[in-house]
Amino acid sequence: MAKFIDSPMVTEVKKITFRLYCHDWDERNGGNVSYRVLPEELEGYEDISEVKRNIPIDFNGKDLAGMYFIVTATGRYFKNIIDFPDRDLGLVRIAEDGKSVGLLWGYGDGASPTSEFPTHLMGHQERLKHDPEQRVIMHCHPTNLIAMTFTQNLDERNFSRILWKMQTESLVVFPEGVGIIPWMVPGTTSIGEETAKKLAKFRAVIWPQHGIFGSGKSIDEVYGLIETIEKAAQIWTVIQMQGGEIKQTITDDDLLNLGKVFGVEPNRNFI
Ligand code: 2HA
Ligand code: ZN
Repeated sequence: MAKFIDSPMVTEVKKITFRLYCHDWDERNGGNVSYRVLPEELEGYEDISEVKRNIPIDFNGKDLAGMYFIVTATGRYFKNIIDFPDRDLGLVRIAEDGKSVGLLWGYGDGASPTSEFPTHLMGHQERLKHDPEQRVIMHCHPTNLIAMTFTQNLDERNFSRILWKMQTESLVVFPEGVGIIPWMVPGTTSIGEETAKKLAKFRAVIWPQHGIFGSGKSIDEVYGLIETIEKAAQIWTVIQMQGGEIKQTITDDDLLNLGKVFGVEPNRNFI
């Protein structure tokens, strides 16, 4: 029988957290990931059959009862997960009453889920209403995007239009644009509620002067979404470094044509 540490799911999370770290988007203990794992994907592993510990959660996760998540641990460094996955990751199942999680694997030295876990669960719950295939929430601290939240008006239309016009790929990858919440204290129920409200309309939500919350069907999809948004922010930054004068750009008509050809519906409140 196989060990869960060797599963494709743990391997994927190990690789992606290290790649996020290499991008400089997860300094120290910055960032967190939760990955909904399907029961059938858990078959055949010898070391995940019993609950090792119950961990209370600060959110009523009743609607998610019975679901399994691989979750990064609080206070741990993305830099290290690749070497210590069974210490810095955990596999948990949401308890029937929604008030705690059962730890099935990982958190080997007594760790617990990320301080943002309630926010992740609120996010999964909201996104599942719109997409039954929703499986991943990823939070990180992309440098250029955070910088833009100091210099740009934090209006969703304004911000999304800048990102769309920085590269042809943007509109194709996030045709709904990006949501933005006000600056808030992280790890709180309030930031979870505000983020979940935005996730009703957007798959990516910007936390000003902090980072981004991305959601989607797979690790690749969410990582790709965040990479594309951050790449647009990087191009914007480089334009400013080149003097900031724009001589030509992608027009609104170009965006509409792009949407037509690629079969995506641009957010019409933004064009
Ligand atoms: O997990 O990034 O927002 C550390 C953080 C909190
Ligand atoms: Zn953060």
